[in-house]
Order: sequence, then C-alpha cells, then structure tokens
Amino acid sequence: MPHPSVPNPPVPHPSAAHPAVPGRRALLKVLAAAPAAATLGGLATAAPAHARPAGTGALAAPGIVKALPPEHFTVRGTNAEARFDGFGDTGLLTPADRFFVRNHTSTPVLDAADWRLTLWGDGLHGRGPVHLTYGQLRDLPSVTRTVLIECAGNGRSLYASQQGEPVTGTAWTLGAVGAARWRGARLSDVLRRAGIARDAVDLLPRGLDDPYVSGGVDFGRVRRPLPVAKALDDVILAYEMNGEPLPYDHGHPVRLVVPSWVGIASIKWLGDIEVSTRPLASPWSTDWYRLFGTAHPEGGSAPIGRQTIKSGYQLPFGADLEAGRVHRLTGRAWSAFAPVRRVEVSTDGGAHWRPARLHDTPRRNGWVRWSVPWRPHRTGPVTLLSRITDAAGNTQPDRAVHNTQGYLFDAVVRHPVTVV
Ligand SMILES: Nc1nc2c(c(=O)[nH]1)N[C@H]1C(S)=C(S)[C@@H](COP(=O)(O)O)O[C@H]1N2
Ligand SMILES: [Mo]
Repeated sequence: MPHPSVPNPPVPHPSAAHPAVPGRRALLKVLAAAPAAATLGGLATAAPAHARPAGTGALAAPGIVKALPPEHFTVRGTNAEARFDGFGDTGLLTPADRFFVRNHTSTPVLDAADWRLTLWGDGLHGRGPVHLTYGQLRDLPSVTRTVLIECAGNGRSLYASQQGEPVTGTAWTLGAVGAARWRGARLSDVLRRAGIARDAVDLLPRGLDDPYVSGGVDFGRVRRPLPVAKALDDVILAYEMNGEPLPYDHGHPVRLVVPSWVGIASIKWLGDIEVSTRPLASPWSTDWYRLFGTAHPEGGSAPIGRQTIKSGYQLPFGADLEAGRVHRLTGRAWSAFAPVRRVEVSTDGGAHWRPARLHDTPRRNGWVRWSVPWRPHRTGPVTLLSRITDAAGNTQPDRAVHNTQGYLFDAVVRHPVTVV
C-alpha cells in the first residue's frame, strides 16, 4: 500500500520578541491557568492509587487523576482506554473527561507557576541551557489546531483476536485515540529563540513524570528523539486542550502535540529538550516504537513516525440488533496521511460494500463521523466491516502486517454483532 508522506505547509516565523522575565500579564495568565486544586509547589505527586474521585462512584486507575467511569473507560494497567463504542454521543472533539490516558508511570500534579522548560545541547550555538517560564511561553504568539492523538498501539488486540497473531503490550481495542483543539506556542518559535544551530538534526524532549521502570530496569524518564525537520514544521507546545488549561493527566502544564505522528511523540509534562547536531536515541526509539518481526528488517525498522489509517463502528462488539427495523449505524474514520476521501461499509462480512454518509468536512489530522442505515432481515451472527480511503489513495487492507509489539494496526476491523 502506498503511504506517500503529505508535507505540511511551511510554518511562518513571527518576529515578535518575548520579554526576558514574565511580566504582570504573564503572571496573571499563570494564575488563571492553574486548576483550582493545583498548588502542590511543583512536586511530582502521584495520584493516590485507587482513590475514589468525589461524587463519581468510579474507581480511578493507579496514577490517573481524573474520574474513569466504567461506561466511558476501560482501565488497562496504568492506562485508561476510552470506550470508542460510546463515542457516538461525543462531537468532533473528544471532551477531556472522555479522552484516553496513556501513562508509562503516573500523572505528576505540577504547578504552572513553578514550571520551566530547559533547552540544552550542542545544537544551540553552544550558548548553554536556555530556560523558558510558563508566562514566557504564554506570551509567545499562539496557534490553535484540532489534532488527533493516537497511541501507536491503538487496535493492538486485533492482531490476536482477528489475525491470530501474538503481540506484546497494552491490549487496546480502538479507544486509544481522541481529537482535541490544542492551543499553544509553535515549537519552531521556541527553538529559534533558543538559538537552534543550522546543523541541529535531532531533539530529545523529556517528560517530568517518574522514570519508567520495567522488569527491574530503570529506563529513565519518558523521552523520544524528534527530528528537527518535524519539530520546525507543525509541532505545538500546548497549554490548552479544548479551551481549558491542560488537565493533569494530559500533560499539565505543557505538552508537545506532534500532528499525524504516533502518540509517544507528544511528550506530556514536558520538562526539557536536548538539541543535538548528532542523531539521538532512547529506549523509546531503539527497543520500542520500531517494527520487529519476520516482515521487517533484521534489528527492526526505523523508528515509527507517522500514525496510520483506521475506521470503526461506534457500537459494542457483540451488540444485539433487532431484525426488521432500520438501525442507524455510526462510526469514525481517520488517516494520518491525508484527509478522508470516502468510507464504505459492508453488512454481510465483506461480500458487498456501499458508501457511508460523511458528516464532517475531511481535514488533515482529524477524523470524520459517518453513518449508514441498515435494516437486517435474518436473525443470527453478522460481521460488520468499514473501510476508509483517504485523499492520497491509501485504504485499509484486509490484514495488517504483523509486528511483535503490535503497532500501527491498519486492517479493516471485523465487528461482530447478532441480529435478534
Ligand atoms: N511524559 C510522558 N509523555 C507521554 C507518555 C508518558 O507516559 N509520559 N505517554 C505517551 C504515549 S505512549 C501516548 S499514546 C500519549 C497519550 O496521550 P494522552 O495520555 O494525553 O492521551 O502520550 C505520550 N506522552
Ligand atoms: Mo502510545
């Protein structure tokens, strides 16, 4: 399948200078942006395990601050998968309280007033570390973009359930994805102000959450190389999500948003960025987020950058649908390569296909909602299918090419229902 890369438009470079110290305006913004309960002096404090958030009756996952009501989330270890089957009652944007959480460790509760970003490394004209406060970041020109964030492993469980292939990692179904309106400063502006050298090639953004320890090995803080070309293109240092300060679980006070790339690129709780004239590596680019397996080069593929292409029904697996009446089947479709062009559905296991109606204008880095009416006649089990084709001609294959860690599942999802 061709996966031509779609270049993003060049990012203009506004020339406004920023103050060396945060002014009163910046300070007021800092205060305004700090959520009500957010004054723990910048200490990285894990949420209490199994806390019961007031008034919700829902159990929290260890290390996740927000409520995770079971009708909206499935807890998977330190992570919470959103119920994709229930996205029918959300709009084009995923509300923060319905957005999946992927935490390697636990959510640190950070105070914006104490936050600083440090940029350092030999890719900075050798001028030594540069610091930026939250107020200074907010004083830079801002951009607002609707962007999907999707985990590289979204759909991973389907390698096993649909293709009979074992994979390691969190057994996501389709809910490790969400769309939000992110507001923040352009990373390109911050890098230029910090004096990025012409020959810088890689960045290493790193989170302030606890070091990731697995199987007795301390891998250090979550960090993953980001090529300078992508960083200067369309990456945002986001401080708002859907018009509100970033929630704790989604990176408060500042995270990266790396459009069209796998979720791991969008480092939460950003603390520092190394800027280097030599290629950088971390376990997140060498051990994980590469494709390993018989279909891939010995030693693995290059580190994964771009996400892939998917569609799905907003309906529980195994749902009962009444025979003889018209059901309005709904879903979503998205591609990291290009805007959606069309969505087709099959209600007979793939024998016949017909177009679904699209309800949103297809846009880069976004998804479209779609629907199709269906009146089943015969009772019994049925497999529903959906298939997106994007504007670059990419479409979902019948089978995803296996990799041992189950990344980038892109195949047509076989959705079982029963007509009763
Ligand atoms: N610092 C830090 N950043 C992180 C992670 C993390 O554990 N720590 N998880 C990454 C992964 S794997 C994904 S898929 C996205 C998930 O973003 P969300 O939790 O806001 O949905 O954040 C990424 N950024
Ligand atoms: Mo992820």
